[in-house]
Amino acid sequence: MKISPQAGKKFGVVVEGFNAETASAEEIAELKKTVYANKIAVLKNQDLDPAQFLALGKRMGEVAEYYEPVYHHPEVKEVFVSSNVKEEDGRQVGVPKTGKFWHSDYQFMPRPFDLTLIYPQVVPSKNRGTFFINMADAYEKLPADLKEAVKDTTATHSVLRYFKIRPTDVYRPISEIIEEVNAKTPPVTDATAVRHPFTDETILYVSEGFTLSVQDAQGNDRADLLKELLSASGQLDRTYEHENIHLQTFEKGDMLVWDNRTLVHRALHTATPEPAVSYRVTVYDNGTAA
Ligand code: 7UC
Ligand code: FE
Repeated sequence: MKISPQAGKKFGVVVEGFNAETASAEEIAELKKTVYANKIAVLKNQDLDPAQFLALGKRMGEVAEYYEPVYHHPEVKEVFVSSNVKEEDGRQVGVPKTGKFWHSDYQFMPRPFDLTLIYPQVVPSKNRGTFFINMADAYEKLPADLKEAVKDTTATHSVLRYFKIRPTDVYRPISEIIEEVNAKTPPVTDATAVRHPFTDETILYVSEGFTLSVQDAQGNDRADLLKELLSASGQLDRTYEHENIHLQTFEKGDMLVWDNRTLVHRALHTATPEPAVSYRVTVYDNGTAA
């Protein structure tokens, strides 16, 4: 296994010679360590079926299946499917155009995932990739007054704005769907700046997609502060040229493994729809060895 920095990129490493089927416990531990240190690892030349992909996830920690079954892979439910390609019989497997907004995975849940593994299956020829921002870096770069302003504030997150209407929701009143989403996944509140459980970094824990509000210790809404934080971090830049934004590209055979606590990401879906399919496995890291 050879780990090297991604040439010409802001962060991330490339991992060559990693064999998911035969990796030793030491290699898995080293991979996790490099992910927390470098935020993204691109594993080259992977060739795994969904069951083998899940098995790799299980070696990294506790795999969590997505709470909405419409995303599940038909054979391996722990594999989340993002796909805009219909089966031959016209069936839709998984959900199209997922994650096209700044977020971290499960930020709206009481326990967000520690690690996300994405394994692209059908890679579009144009506009491929995912944007990332390191929110620990973004916190460090905040001007002193903003860092000060963040203290003693909390941020509230919800999936509501990006909950995908399921095929079974057609003709349901939208108010009923909103009530269902709020009952099943009530908004969660965390500190606006949280400590990374494994690296001790301070992370600015807000996203444009999932963060509904920031409030001070007295409960006063600080919409102004939320907007400033999103803007300072680069999440409001629609040119995607902000110095904090990293475009992670990939090719067939690559698998991305990232530190989901530190990074926010945003999928880059093609404007002119080209087939794109990717599989995802998400992991809670309970701090135990592989
Ligand atoms: O369809 C999607 O964009 C999925 C999103 C609402 N949640 C992904 C996650 O893991 O939080
Ligand atoms: Fe995501």
